[in-house]
Amino acid sequence: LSLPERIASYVIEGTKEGLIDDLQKALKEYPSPLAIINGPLMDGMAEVGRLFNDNQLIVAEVLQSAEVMKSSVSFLEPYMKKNDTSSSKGKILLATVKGDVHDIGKNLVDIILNNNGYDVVDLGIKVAPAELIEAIRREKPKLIGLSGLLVKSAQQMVATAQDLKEADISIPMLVGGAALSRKFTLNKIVPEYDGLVVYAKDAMDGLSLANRLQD
Ligand code: B1M
Repeated sequence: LSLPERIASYVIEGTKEGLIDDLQKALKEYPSPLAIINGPLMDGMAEVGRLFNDNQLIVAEVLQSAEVMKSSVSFLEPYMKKNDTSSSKGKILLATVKGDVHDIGKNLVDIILNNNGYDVVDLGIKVAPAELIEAIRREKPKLIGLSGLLVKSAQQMVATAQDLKEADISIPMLVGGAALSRKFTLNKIVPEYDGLVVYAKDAMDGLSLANRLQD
């Protein structure tokens, strides 16, 4: 197998034997650590999703794949470019919405925002609107970042937007995750919220949108 194929196969097979050696090799061959994540590691995850959908993998196996992905990201994180920002660009609250445990994408967004000068407060997974509202009042963030991968999470974002509006909150909101699209965001979430709502297709897109909101 080629190096990219091997890296994808660690994720697909949920095994870490040889992973770090190959990631080390990849660091020399790829233009950036993020290119390794967005390339072979994500390819592996996409295949895991496909196999799971076809009932060829069980949840326990997908969890092992998630572990490999998380270990890979932790290994790569110190090699990621940290932009010199002596003063914080502001506080961002991050959460995976109520009912959803998927956090790999959210954690990637956390790392990338953090490395680029944001002060990120990660509320974790399955964050109910009430918990989010409480955290917003406590932390007073500049931006709220919501992640969700399930189809029902897209609906949950609509419900969350409604609850925030009812609580008189209109802080800009960044939303992302596999079940969302720009169209869904525009048609379903935006009308339910008083503040700005923007959709990010990936973590880098999230960073550039956050940066644009600064201007
Ligand atoms: Co689950 N799962 N899962 N799962 N899982 C999906 C999402 C699914 C598409 C798989 C499938 O069937 N093909 C499917 C959803 C179906 C649907 O609703 N349409 C699914 C299902 C059904 C489930 C369960 C219901 C399975 C079950 O129990 N029967 C269950 C749900 C539990 C729950 O949440 N209540 C479940 C559980 C799990 C595991 C726990 C085993 C594990 C998660 C472990 C973890 O996260 N700690 C898992 C995994 C790993 C997946 C897949 C295979 C991979 C997800 C992932 O981590 N991708 C996934 C299939 C797939 O997506 N191909 C699947 C890598 C990650 C980097 O990408 O999170 O998309 P992603 O993030 C991207 C962008 O979306 C974006 O940036 C990232 C890239 O830079 N982004 C943001 C994400 N959030 C953002 C926020 C932003 C900005 C950008 O701003 C705030």
